[in-house]
Amino acid sequence: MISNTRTKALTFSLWMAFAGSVGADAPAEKLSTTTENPIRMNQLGFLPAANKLAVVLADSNPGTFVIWDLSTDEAALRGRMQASKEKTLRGTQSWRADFSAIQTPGTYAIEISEGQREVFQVGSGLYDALADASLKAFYFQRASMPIEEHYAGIWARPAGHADDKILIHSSAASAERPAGTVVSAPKGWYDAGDYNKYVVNSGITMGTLMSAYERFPEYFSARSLNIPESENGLPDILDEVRYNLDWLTDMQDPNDGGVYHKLTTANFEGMVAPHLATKTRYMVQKGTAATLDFAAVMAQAARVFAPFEPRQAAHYLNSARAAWQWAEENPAVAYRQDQLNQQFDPDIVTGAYGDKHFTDEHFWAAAELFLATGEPQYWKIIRTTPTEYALPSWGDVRWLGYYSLLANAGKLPKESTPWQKRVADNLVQAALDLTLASTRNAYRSPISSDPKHFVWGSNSVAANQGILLLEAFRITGNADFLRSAEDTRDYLLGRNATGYSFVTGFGIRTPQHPHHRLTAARPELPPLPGFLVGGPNPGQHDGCNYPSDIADESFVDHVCSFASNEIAINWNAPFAYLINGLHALESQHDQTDSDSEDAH
Ligand code: 9MR
Repeated sequence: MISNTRTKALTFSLWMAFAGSVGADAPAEKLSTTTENPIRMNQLGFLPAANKLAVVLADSNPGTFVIWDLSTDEAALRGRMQASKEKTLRGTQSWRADFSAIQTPGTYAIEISEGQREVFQVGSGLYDALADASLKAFYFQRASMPIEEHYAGIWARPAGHADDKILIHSSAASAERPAGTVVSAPKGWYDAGDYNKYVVNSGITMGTLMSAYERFPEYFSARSLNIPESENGLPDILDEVRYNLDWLTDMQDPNDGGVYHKLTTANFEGMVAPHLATKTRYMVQKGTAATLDFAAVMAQAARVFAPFEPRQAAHYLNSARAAWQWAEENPAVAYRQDQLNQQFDPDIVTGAYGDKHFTDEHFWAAAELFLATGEPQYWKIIRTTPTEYALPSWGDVRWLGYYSLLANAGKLPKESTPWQKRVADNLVQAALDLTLASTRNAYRSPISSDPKHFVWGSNSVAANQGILLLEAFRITGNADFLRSAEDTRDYLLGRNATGYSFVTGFGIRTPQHPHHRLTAARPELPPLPGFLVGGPNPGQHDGCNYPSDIADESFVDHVCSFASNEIAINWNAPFAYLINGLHALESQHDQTDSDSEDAH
């Protein structure tokens, strides 16, 4: 590993200072409710060469805006608001202030004519702390080990869930492991605001994190998350991944290769600390989706870990093959929780992740197994699967496979070049459509282009769109895609209809009451930092009291709101990919190489 201890200590203290000062202790004058303040902008700040845009919601033209340099109290820029052709989903008129010309690092405030203002930073190091915190979040989610003060500061806590005595649920009983058999499956991350561990959702999370590493290996090798394994020679992002791989390994039944759908309590635990959440935990039914996701993850892990730990990598590959074999023999075992509850006891009512379509998991597993082995049986499946683009989600993982195949083109058969081109064209076309749509909505962000994007975990839709855009940039070199990915970052950090930065601890108005047991159990502390909450979800499945029913405003910062304000590993993973990917690319590019004019 390139970084040394001193760098690590510095990174950590900067991160702690940053997480504390920007989040919980933001000066009162900067705080205002979303209704009072009509200015919507990235609340963490801007790199010197980045596009800088604020969106202002107002019925009549606010006229001009002023950018004040707070170090001199002088106006650094005066400009005219531009009217947006497009209204917001609510139907409000919106205006844009473009102050990209401000490139000198410093602290500024934008003021619009009615006296409303928002403070912001310009600087080249603004994303360092966030990049690490988005991954450090996974450390905070670890089961089965104490989270120590040296690594976690004020968020240190005792270990929760040893998970060494898990009962085989009656839905998962087999001849070798009858109901009630005690098995062990420690470690891994808590899925989300709850304490259960779900294989399907771990699948996309792991694929996303390993792909992030594969795209930016030098960058990740040079960073330190200040976790217990930081000194062990493996990049920290892979140490974090391995902590979850250790758990996943135990989710496979060694007798037949099948993988249990989840490790869970029967009901959700209360909002208590993990060491006080001690209900019985079960392994429930093996299923095709979980088993194929497992096969894909293990095959990818075999490839990614091979240079560091070849023997372990060989084990991962064996596990992947055994899982694939089980799925070949059991190609359509869906996890249908309601049906299972009619047959088996106790009833299981935790997260279902019930996926009834397996062609996408089948493809992803085939893709990763092909890259790991080069065997033609997998290539045949790859060649006969549709190539049109679909944004990845836990229920649709097909494009995780295509991302891996495109990024490892050197391992594909030579004669597949036209096929590769078709796949790449589909990806680039989807990114082009998104980039274009992004210029045609009030918030100038990809996700805001269609109310249908606002599903449960909409912020992960935005983050996954960001990954698509980064991939399109990698393939084409077209900087428009990079800008569009930055627009997605701006969206998540405040340029959105709610006026929240959706990341705990990073921004001016951030979630204070996420649906997150680890945070809720310690109300005396600021929320654990670096977590992306789910975001606007007009489904409002939690029945909480929302300020609005409009798709992009359906968000409430209340612990009650698991449908808009929960956190989850499959949301933080694409977020970490986007933030770190942008950070890696932006650090490579000369920040002064911009076509914007200097404001001074
Ligand atoms: O993210 C999941 C979302 O896509 C589903 O619609 C929803 C209902 O099944 O579940 C979400 O996942 C939750 C899981 O079931 C339990 N842990 C918390 C997850 C995030 O809310």
